[in-house]
Amino acid sequence: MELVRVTEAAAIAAGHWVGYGDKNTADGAAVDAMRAFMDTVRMNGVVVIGEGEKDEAPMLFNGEHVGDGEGPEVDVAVDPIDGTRLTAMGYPNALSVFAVAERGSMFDPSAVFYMDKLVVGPEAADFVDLRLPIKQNIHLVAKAVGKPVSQLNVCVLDRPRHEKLVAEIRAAGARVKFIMDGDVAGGIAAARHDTDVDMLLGIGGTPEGIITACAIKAIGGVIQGRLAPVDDAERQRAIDAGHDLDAVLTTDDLVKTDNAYFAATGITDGDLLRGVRYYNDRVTTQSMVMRSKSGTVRVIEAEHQARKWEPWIGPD
Ligand code: VTB
Ligand code: MG
Ligand code: MG
Repeated sequence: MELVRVTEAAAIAAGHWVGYGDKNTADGAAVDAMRAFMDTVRMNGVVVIGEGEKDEAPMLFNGEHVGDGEGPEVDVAVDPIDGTRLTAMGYPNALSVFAVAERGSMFDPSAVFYMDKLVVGPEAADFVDLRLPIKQNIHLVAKAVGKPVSQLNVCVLDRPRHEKLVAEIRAAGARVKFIMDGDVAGGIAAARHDTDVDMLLGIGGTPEGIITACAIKAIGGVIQGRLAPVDDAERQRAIDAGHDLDAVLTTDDLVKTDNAYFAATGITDGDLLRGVRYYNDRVTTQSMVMRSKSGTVRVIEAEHQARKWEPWIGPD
């Protein structure tokens, strides 16, 4: 439960900047709030996924020690804002996310920025395989979820690199639901039963893949990923670091423990969560907190006193 305070704080600080067109100020505010609240959590945490390098954004640094230093030894993965552009532009589905798992259990994403991903929910998890042709996976998912292919929604990041993928999905007879950013939210939507997304496909950030895996551990379903270097130099670095670039990494490879926690708070309104709302005297948030051991997914509505948040959002 205390984990959710961390993403609530980051979302409240970030939400204050929604729509001003300034990603870095929003991200900086979220990072500062997240850092301050993480240190109240009873844990001996090391940030293994701080994100931000790719976007040269403000960040929590890999190797940074977080938590009150008293509790269990854990790996920490954060994305204070997944969807900084969504936040700056007022688009939907920006989230603040935070995941914790036993020390040493999270995959080291530092060698390769991008990962080719496939995410589905529990019904389809045992049938899909990233190595199969797109069309075949789509037909397997449709059968598993009990829908005609024509009703299947596949979430894809809207990027030029996905032109061929999108053509293949449509040629198979399914629909594409584009997202501008935020494939953590997209992956969770694919795994959750109460959304209109059945599957996520395509290339997104490797750190986001590991964070998604922490959530999938609790929701059920699967994420499969393959490292996707952008050039020969990155390919070589990955091989030198001992990675097998043909390997399909599954949820259990990305997070090697059944004891993982995940929390997310909506920044802007989205398919999963409502965004932060500011009133004269209060601020409201909606969050999700999950624990893999028990498979519990909690949705938490919170009302905060606006004056207590003045250090983060000012008096107005
Ligand atoms: C995704 C998305 C992020 O990066 O992982 C994406 O979830 C992939 O990289 O919100 P490109 O933007 O370079 O395609 C983000 O968009 C930003 O971290
Ligand atoms: Mg981010
Ligand atoms: Mg991100």
